[in-house]
Amino acid sequence: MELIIGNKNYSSWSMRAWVMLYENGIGFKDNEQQLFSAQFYGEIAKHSGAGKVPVLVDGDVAVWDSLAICEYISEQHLDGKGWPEDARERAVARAVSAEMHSGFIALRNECPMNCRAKRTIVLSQAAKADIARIDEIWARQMEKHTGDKDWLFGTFSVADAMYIPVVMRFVTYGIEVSEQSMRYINRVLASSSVVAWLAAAAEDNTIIPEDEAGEEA
Ligand SMILES: N[C@@H](CCC(=O)N[C@@H](CS)C(=O)NCC(=O)O)C(=O)O
Repeated sequence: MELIIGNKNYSSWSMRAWVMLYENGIGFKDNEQQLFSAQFYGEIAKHSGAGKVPVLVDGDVAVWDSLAICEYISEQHLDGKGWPEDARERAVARAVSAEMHSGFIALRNECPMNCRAKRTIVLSQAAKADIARIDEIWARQMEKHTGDKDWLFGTFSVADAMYIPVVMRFVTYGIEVSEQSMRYINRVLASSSVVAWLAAAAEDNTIIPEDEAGEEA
């Protein structure tokens, strides 16, 4: 399989699909392209008319949306184990993943993912409300799975792939969270997929002005 992604420092949607593959030990060709460049759009256009990354290419199938890619990996490569086994847990995992996919717009706009940076930022009330809700989700899941492996649903799931880029934003902008959510952040930062992603992101010094926000901390 091949995964077309944008710059690791900035591309939060790409990171979801990448950690989903990496954390599950699934081999793939990492095709990283310079966001917004002609070559970036050329690579995507070979497989998708959407003009956005990530795109997963598996033989003659192309999947061009991060959540759809995670679903595809779970179905085709993990025998459905990308989601919790229990149907009720699975429903909650799907709900929080969908909430992430379609929401938290203020936080996403005000705090672009910028893995290598440490910034201070003045947040709107809407972004603060997004943060409070995310903290509530993480803390609830950590409480429910005390003694497990500190992923949101015990073991690594699609829900973690969806929230990991938000962890990166919280770290960059020094966003304070509850003790339980801090446990989740530390779990994410210690995971092999995130360590590998951050190491690669640190090697790229491209600056994308539209994804730079806040003041140097
Ligand atoms: N819904 C898509 C959104 C993907 C997305 O917006 N990707 C950004 C990069 S992080 C992109 O490709 N932007 C290029 C553009 O907007 O021209 C997903 O979840 O995969």
